[in-house]
Amino acid sequence: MAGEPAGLPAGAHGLALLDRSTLARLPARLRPSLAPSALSVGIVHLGAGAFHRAHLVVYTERAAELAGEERWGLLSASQRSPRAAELLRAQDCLYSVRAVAPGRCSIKVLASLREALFAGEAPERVVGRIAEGAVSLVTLTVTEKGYRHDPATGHLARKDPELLADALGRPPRTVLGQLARGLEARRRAGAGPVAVCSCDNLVGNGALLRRLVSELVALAPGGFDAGLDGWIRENVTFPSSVVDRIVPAATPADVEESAALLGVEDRAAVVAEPFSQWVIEDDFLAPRPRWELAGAELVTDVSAHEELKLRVLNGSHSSLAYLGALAGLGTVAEAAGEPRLEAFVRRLVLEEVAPTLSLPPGVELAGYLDAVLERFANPALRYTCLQVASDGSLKLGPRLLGTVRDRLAQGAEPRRAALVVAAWATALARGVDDLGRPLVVLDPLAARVAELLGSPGSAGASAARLLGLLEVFGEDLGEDDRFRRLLADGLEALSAAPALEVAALAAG
Ligand code: CS2
Repeated sequence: MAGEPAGLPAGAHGLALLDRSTLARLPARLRPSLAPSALSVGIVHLGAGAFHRAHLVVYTERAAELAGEERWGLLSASQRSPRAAELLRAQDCLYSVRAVAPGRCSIKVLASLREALFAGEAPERVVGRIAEGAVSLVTLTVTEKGYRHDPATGHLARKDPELLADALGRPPRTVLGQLARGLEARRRAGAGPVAVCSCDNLVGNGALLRRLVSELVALAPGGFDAGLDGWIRENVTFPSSVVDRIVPAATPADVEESAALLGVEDRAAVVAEPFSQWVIEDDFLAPRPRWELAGAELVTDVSAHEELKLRVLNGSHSSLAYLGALAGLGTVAEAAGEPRLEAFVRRLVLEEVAPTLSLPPGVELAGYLDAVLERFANPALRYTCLQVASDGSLKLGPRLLGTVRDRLAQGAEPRRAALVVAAWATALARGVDDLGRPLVVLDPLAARVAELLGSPGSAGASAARLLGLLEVFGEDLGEDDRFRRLLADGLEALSAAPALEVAALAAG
């Protein structure tokens, strides 16, 4: 742009783009604590979304800074589209994280993400980097969908043609394919042990990932080196981890606000809440950053933390998202601020989820729930109900169906959890919200659910058809008469009255 000094490409607002050359313009307190040029790559990360940039990279950079280590730069491979990688590369992989809450705002540029690429364009590079001796960690934030598993059984989606094609030897396009080929290349290179750490909201994410990799390796005879599975068992650990930070997709307004604070334009800007938590199973054979210095908790068993986080936080998040979307509310903050929905979530958690939990030491549920609801209500975050509601067919299991199963086994009737499942299905099938406006929720099963609920018949018949989705409900819930009745009641209620009224009644 005319008037800009040479070498400083201007962004859309006439401001120079954030990159290594403009870093020096930033006030010292906003600059990264580590020099990007000093960092080498020790972590390959699959997925380059906003959550990753506001969570793992933040913990890693802080830990490396406090430990005085320069070997924990990250290569992040975006999976679904080249966009994140392109934006990052245009900025020398520098980007800012802005933490926002009422009356609070802090922003900082991070330097630890050192390379960004789109796995779809460069699968061999991903594989090659996993095989490098300097890399001792592979981490993942690829969302529930990235695991290509049957959510009800936790086994590989064996009929997925993309997985089969990867197993047969093409440059891998799936996450599991990249991982398995990367481990195969690592074994061939003699590069030694590595830890593969899932940072996605799944039950037993480490054990699940280990099983899926192993099933992929066995999928097609001769598809992978003989003995690979045994080598993985000896040399690769899959620590489970529980991640928590609310990080909505950044909007153009977010990018503008960050630019105003930075004085340079950051098109890869991330906005998040101030809160952040990470609990990791301490199961590493290879070196790792000293994340504990940055506040991560390394524990022998994450399961109590995981149940609490998935069932209380994510379960409530999804509940607000489906009921809020049906009610025509735009954001989770609006839904959490709606007294009828808040009351519903409190009853759901305290009466149905609570009896299924074994709390981690020192955690008190009422306080945890208050904090979660306060975080959801953060008006500075524009997390849309539609974003949280997306892909519910993969989220229901970890977030709500565990509660349903445990309550049924206790002889109780989880009617509020069943109502949320009904709200999920109604939001997918109905096509309009309670205000008569179009409602489109993204979900791999959207068309099937619409078909199942669209056929004529009673709510009981709809519930029975819905429970035929065994990949969501499993054989057990699929055949449970009590759950079918509760689900039918929920479907019936939501077809007869607006979601907010139904929630208010169910909260009573
Ligand atoms: C959300 C999560 O989009 C969603 O499904 O429920 O991303 C949630 O914000 C995080 O798990 C919070 O840690």
